[in-house]
Amino acid sequence: MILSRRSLIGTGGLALLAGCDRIAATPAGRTILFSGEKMNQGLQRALTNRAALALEFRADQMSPVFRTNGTRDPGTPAYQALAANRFADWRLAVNGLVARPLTLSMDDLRAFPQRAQITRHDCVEGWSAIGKWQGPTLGSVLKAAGVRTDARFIVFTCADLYRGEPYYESIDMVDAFHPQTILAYALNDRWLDVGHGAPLRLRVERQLGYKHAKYLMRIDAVASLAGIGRGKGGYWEDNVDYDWYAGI
Ligand SMILES: Nc1nc2c(c(=O)[nH]1)N[C@H]1C(S)=C(S)[C@@H](COP(=O)(O)O)O[C@H]1N2
Ligand SMILES: [Mo]
Repeated sequence: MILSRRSLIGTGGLALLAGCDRIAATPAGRTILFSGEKMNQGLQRALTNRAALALEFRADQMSPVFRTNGTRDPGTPAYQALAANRFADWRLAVNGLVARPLTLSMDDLRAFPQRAQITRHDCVEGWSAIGKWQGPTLGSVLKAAGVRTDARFIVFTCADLYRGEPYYESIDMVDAFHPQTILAYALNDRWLDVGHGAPLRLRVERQLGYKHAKYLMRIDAVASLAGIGRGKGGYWEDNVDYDWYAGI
C-alpha cells in the first residue's frame, strides 16, 4: 500500500476536515487526493472516506435517556468483585504485537491525551441515542505500547459472556488510529455505569453499535483474526453473521 497509515493519519489535522474540498485545501490533502497515478482510485476514495470524522452534536441535542443493550451486567464473580471495589483493582492489559506490553489502571488511562465527543450511537436493531463520551484516544495508548508495523487488527476482550459466549470485537488500524476512536470511561459527564460498560468501553464512532465493546479487559494487537473466537473478528460476526466492517 503506497499510502501508509502514518501518512494518512499523521498529517496534522487532515482527519479533522470532513469534506474533500477542505482536504484539498491542505498541502497534505492535495498529495493524498491528487497522487492518482500512484494509487488505485478506489483505495484512495475509501481511505479518504475512512479518515473523515463522525458527526458531532451540541449538548442540547443529547438524548434525555441513553438506553442500554446487549449485556447490562456481566454478573460474573470476577466482575462483581471488581465492581464492589469501584473498579480500583481493574486493569486494562495491552498485549500482542507491541514493543511494550502495558497494564493500565484508570489513573494511567486518564493521563493519556483525552477526547470528549457528543456523537450518535446507531444500533443495528434500529435505535439511536446521542451521548457525550470521554476517554483517552486508542491511538495514544497504542503508541505508548509501541504497536508494531505487522499489527493489522486490534482485538478487544470483554468481561461478559452474552448468551453464554464471550463478547469480543476487533477493528483495523485505520479505525484504531482514527481521532474519534476512544476508550471511554465517562458517559454524559459521569463515570460509566455498569449498564453502559463500566469501567471502560470502546467508542469507534464510524461503525455500528455492536462494534463498541463494553467491559474492556484486554486489548491485543494481532496480525490475523484466525484462531480468535471462531475467526470472524467478533461476537456477532461469529454467531449471527453480522458484517465485520459495520461502517456508517
Ligand atoms: N461487552 C459487550 N459489549 C457490547 C455489547 C454486549 O452485549 N457486550 N452489546 C453491543 C451492542 S449490540 C450495542 S448496541 C452497544 C450498546 O451499548 P449501550 O448498552 O451502552 O447502549 O454495546 C455493544 N457492546
Ligand atoms: Mo446493537
